[in-house]
Amino acid sequence: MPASALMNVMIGAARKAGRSLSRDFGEVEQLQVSVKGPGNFVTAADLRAEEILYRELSKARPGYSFLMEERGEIIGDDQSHRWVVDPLDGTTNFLHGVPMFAISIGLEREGQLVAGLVYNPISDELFAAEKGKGAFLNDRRRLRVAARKSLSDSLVTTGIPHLGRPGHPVFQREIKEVTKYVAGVRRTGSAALDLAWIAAGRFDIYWERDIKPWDLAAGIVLVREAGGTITDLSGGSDMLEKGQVLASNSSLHKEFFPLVANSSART
Ligand code: LIP
Repeated sequence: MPASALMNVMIGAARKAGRSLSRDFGEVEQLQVSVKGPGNFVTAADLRAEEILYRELSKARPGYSFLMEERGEIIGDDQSHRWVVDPLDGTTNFLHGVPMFAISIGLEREGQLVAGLVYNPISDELFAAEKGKGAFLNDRRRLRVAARKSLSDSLVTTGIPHLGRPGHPVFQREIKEVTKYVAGVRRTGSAALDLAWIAAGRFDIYWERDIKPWDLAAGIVLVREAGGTITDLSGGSDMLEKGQVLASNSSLHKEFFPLVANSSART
């Protein structure tokens, strides 16, 4: 399907920022052996990619507002449109030379998510979706969520709280339950890729808590347009506000929800 003018803008910005991240990732791989490590360099790579995305998106759509991981909220002249952007989702992977990270660009119109793009510049996989127009991988393959119906066949992905993050006891209770029922659990380190891979039918179920809007915005559009169900952990659609997510096909969503739902998780 030919990309729309809007999607071409998003793709152009993502590919440009992706080239910058790929170059920097090459350096980071070398820096693994230095004692100081690549920490400051990665922060600079993240900021460089964000600057490119901000510049390219602002040039193509002047006045749109932004919510960005590093710059925060930027109110533009046009408050009916807002880009929600993570220039580097999967920072810890990037820092360790693990090639699993992505640029994530979502667009809200009048508060509704209408377009999403997730791009891994290393694998050169670009997942894109617009409301009502379907979800695609590299402009060629139409994406559909997996059709599996049974928890016992399902491959689940999640985020695990780590040093400096809240939610350890809740996660430990949840994972103890989940592992009794499913075929396997993975942790990629990038929520944007988790959602894109749900849309592509690679993973069956994804849930995570304490997650930021820029990690989720683009992936929400991808999952919806691939025919999936995506909610917060109360079953509503306040994923960005609550920082919680459960995504899968609709029948697995019903099966899995009680294992991680807000009320059960806290009893
Ligand atoms: C990451 C998320 C991931 C989560 C990590 C981190 P970042 O975002 O995508 O799902 O588990 O803790 O928040 O920090 O790489 O942009």
